[in-house]
Amino acid sequence: MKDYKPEVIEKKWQDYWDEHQTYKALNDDDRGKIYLLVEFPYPSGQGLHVGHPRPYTALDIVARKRRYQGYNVLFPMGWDAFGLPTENYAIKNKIHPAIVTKQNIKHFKDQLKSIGFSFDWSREINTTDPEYYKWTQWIFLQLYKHGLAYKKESPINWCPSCKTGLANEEVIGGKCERCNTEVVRRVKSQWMLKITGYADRLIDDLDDVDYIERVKTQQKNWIGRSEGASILFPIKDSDEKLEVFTTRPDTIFGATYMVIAPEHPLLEKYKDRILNLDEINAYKEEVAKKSDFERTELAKDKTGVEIKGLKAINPISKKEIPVWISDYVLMSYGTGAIMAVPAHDTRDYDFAKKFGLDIVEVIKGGDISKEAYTDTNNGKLVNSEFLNGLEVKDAKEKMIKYLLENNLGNKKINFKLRDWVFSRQRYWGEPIPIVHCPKCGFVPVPEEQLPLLLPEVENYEPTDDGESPLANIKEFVETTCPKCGCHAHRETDTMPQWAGSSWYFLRYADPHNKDALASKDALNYWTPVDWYNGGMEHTTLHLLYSRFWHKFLYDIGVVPTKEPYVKRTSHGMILGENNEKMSKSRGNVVNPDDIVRDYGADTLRTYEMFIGDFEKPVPWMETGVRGCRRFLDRVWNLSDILVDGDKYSESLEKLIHKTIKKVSYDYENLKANTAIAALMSLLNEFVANKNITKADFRTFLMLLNPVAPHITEELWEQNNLGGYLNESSWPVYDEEKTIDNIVEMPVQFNGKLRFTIEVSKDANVDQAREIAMKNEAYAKNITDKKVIKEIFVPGKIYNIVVK
Ligand code: ANZ
Ligand code: ZN
Repeated sequence: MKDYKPEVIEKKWQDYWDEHQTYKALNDDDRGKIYLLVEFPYPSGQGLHVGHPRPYTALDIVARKRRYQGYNVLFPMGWDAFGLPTENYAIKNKIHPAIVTKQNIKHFKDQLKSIGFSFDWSREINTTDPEYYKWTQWIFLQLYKHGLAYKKESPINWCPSCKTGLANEEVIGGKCERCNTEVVRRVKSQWMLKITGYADRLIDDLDDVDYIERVKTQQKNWIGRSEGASILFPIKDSDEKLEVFTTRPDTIFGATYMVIAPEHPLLEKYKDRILNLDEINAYKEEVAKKSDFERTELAKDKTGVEIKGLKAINPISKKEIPVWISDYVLMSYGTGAIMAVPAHDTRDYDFAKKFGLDIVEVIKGGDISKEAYTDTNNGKLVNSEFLNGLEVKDAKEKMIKYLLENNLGNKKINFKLRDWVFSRQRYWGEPIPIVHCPKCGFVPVPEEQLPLLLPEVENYEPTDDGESPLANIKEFVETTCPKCGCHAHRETDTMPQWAGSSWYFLRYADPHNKDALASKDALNYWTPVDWYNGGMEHTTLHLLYSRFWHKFLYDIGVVPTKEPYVKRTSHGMILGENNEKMSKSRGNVVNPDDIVRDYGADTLRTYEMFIGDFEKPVPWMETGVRGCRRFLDRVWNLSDILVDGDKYSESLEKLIHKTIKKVSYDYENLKANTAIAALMSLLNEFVANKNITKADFRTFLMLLNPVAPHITEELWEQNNLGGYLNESSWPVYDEEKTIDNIVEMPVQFNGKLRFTIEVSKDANVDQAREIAMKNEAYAKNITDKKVIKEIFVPGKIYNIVVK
């Protein structure tokens, strides 16, 4: 037998698969279909790191296994290639982002190919290809035509370094997710997508999908549906009523003051009555520098200013109460005003303590001490007139009823979810296909003119006033109105990073279609995606956005199902050897190319799976890589003990059936690590057995193939096991043969476990007794007592009742 040389055989099989289009998925096919999806990468300049192959290998295993089981498998790959890192690199190095993208894609593709993933490369897509973004623009126009895209002056998170607006999701701890610069607030006219119109459905339809629980929970929390009431508080000596949103209308007798956001319009409206306007304006200026995140941090020291000259009336207790401004109330949530209940709300309590405001307890729970406030959902109402003695739940209901009857408020549901800021003042994104006409206003670019191409420019830097670089290109900006023909201007903002990925899975169904984003037939056949694996970090962004677009496309009849993905799973991160996140600055990055070069792709794949539980973060260990390589070396050497024979070896048969069962189950449940462990045990038994038949070997190679596809194909061919492995079928097991004949049976005395015996699984009570009596513990447990009854369940339990 020749030496195991991965560098030779891996290239050989990759070429073979390419040439024979082994992994091509066929539209319209009688076989059962399965659509397996992994998140397409952003082709960055750094190339792949060892984190990428983890999810790819896990689903590649499922894809390969399902093909052997007779499925028509769609397992595609593509590039999510618009975005800032490429643009920033292009600016710095003076290369066009399209060229940078092309180079990066080539590098990524070579890397992915070298690892031997069974992607259907004939369906490769690229979000920056005009043939692709034509449809991204088309979807935008449909959203616009249905009132779901609108332009709005709104305060945005502005990154002064990237010179761009950021979605809330892109601000982490008050800083820009990309460059870590402190984010500031700025008012800008932005395109927005009305995802809030789908908030209820995005929560409710989670009941119909098979997502891992933490994904569902994170999406629900992000959308943040809270049910409560809006209540009107009259402003003294005016007709004004200040509306608040509260989830606790039951606590209104404890509302001893009000707080409005510093941006609240009430201030402007009543500026003539306000006595301390200077103080208020100074405070507003301070607040403008802070992000929402900083403002609402619980631990933060409370600040604020009382509005002198305005008082509110608690509409239920009729008491006059002060109105304050403070940054802990956000303009963007609810009504931008609250009734403060310091006895039962943490922030209100801190605020009241600091400024010496009244604290009135209205809920008596089991554990309220005199000193501490409490956020309590349970307990009975006190100090609340007609609510006294009621449980919180009943008090809420009664209060809402009272508010409705007296025209003081309404039932209200609020969402944390905000509309999606869909504008970037950057170059490397899809141009927004809208024309601004002085007479007609916004006019959509006619659909037959799509794609609206990104023009060639010299300079990709945003302008200093924060406008997109496209604003400097006359030939692009100057146009005529598609409606009235008069002189008009094009929109110069581009779409955000998340646009192209919001529908890419649809394009894979029919990637070369020129007349539609995909044909009806292709969509009916392939969608929904049966299984989508991706990172937890995409739960509240990409996953939510794409569900929103899909629901919209469903509503307008473009796609056949209301949810895009049947099932969603997620992988843990691969950490550096020092247990820290891999990053250049920490110097702990492992490049998969090095592993492929030094050990082979099959070793890399095996280790990526063997490294640990799929959902958990795990540190990379070079020793683990070597262990996997040694395993494959031993697999290679199995050829040495191969003998003729088309039946399983008798001594191995049971273990083989058991292993087929276990491995088949494990692969489908993302437990390839334990599947590999089972194959390692089987290998040990093979070696101990001194020889193996072709039948033994075939099954072993087939089971290992999804993890290590090259070495197994090669061994199959070299040992003439019949045709090609990739044309063979997944082995089946015989349930009978997976059941152990010998079982360990617990022996109990009066229901207490005393010892166990080994008996055949269908031994009767007499046989069990005979074996049990040989155990010295048997006599000890009987002593002078008498056996009065025996309870015996074959294969399970032997209980002896003595007295
Ligand atoms: C009175 C009250 C009493 C409240 C109590 C809570 C506890 P969620 O659940 O997150 O929706 N609130 C309302 N609008 C706000 C804003 N713009 N900025 C900051 N806080 C705001 O929270 C709803 C609660 O958050 C509301 O109910 C309100 O305080 C506060 F024992 O009203 B509550
Ligand atoms: Zn016009």
